[in-house]
Amino acid sequence: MIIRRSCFAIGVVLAAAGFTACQPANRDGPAEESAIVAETPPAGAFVAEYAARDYAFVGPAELPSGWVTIRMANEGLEHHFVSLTLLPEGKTIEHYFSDVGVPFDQAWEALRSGAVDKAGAGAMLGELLPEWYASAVSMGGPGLVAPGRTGQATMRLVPGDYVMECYVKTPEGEFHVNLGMAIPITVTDEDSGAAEPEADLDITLTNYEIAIEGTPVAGEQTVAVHFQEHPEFGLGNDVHVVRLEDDTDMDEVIAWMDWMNIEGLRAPSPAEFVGGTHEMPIGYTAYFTVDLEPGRYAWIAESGAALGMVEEFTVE
Ligand SMILES: [Cu+2]
Repeated sequence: MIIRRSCFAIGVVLAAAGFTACQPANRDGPAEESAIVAETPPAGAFVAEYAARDYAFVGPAELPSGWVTIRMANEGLEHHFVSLTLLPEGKTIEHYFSDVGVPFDQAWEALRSGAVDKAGAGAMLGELLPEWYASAVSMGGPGLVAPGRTGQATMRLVPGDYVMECYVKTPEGEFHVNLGMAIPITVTDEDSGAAEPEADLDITLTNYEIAIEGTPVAGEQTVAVHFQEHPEFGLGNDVHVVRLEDDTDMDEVIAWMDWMNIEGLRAPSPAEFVGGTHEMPIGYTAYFTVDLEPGRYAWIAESGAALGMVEEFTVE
């Protein structure tokens, strides 16, 4: 499995084009929408539709640059997400599998067999991951969503070769990415023409805080996530939304967020996730849309959950 950058490339230059025109939704996605609960795309969005299945992504292999809304309809029976990684120049998904995926698989096998603890697995990754992995850049993607839901996130993408992946685990502890949930995406020089979304709420992510501005209310909420700080090593800061029931065990949910835990990110999820976004480089903003029914929820980070990046909230 594949995923975590040890640091973030800082040299990504965004094309400062005008983002005023509107384009129709991309129709290359899955034909059937069936019973999927889907959020409304932001006004003027360029929308790319993907279906997440157990275990595959179905959708366009090519996207424009600029503001792009990725909608991932979870048609499977397990939770899924989209994590987008921009590869360094000259690297392909094959390099990603062989140079990055294999070390993560080895670290995971050592962890699950009890041969190493988390620190040992981290040391293994430090030794086995190639130098070029430090130049791979996390570029967001819709966060965790339960079966029957749609994850929707909008990012400003730069041209290049990306990998789209999901590294949730099956009940047997196999990463979805190893079962087909990793596809190459090319982001072209052509600009989407889409506008930057407008947000109902703002979240700023620092080490190790989820700072919320605004009050979530029932209905569709578009959340702007500002990436202000990331840990120097390991996974960056991201945010997901989880619905809490009366019997939800928060400690179990927090432990589930860490892939290094034997039960971490392993189906079935201890609670229902309804949206979020993966990390982007410092200074970037990602937008995600989530449909909130009245109830109890939490904003929760992946690697930061155990370090206090959990904020419960209630929607009246
Ligand atoms: Cu998945």
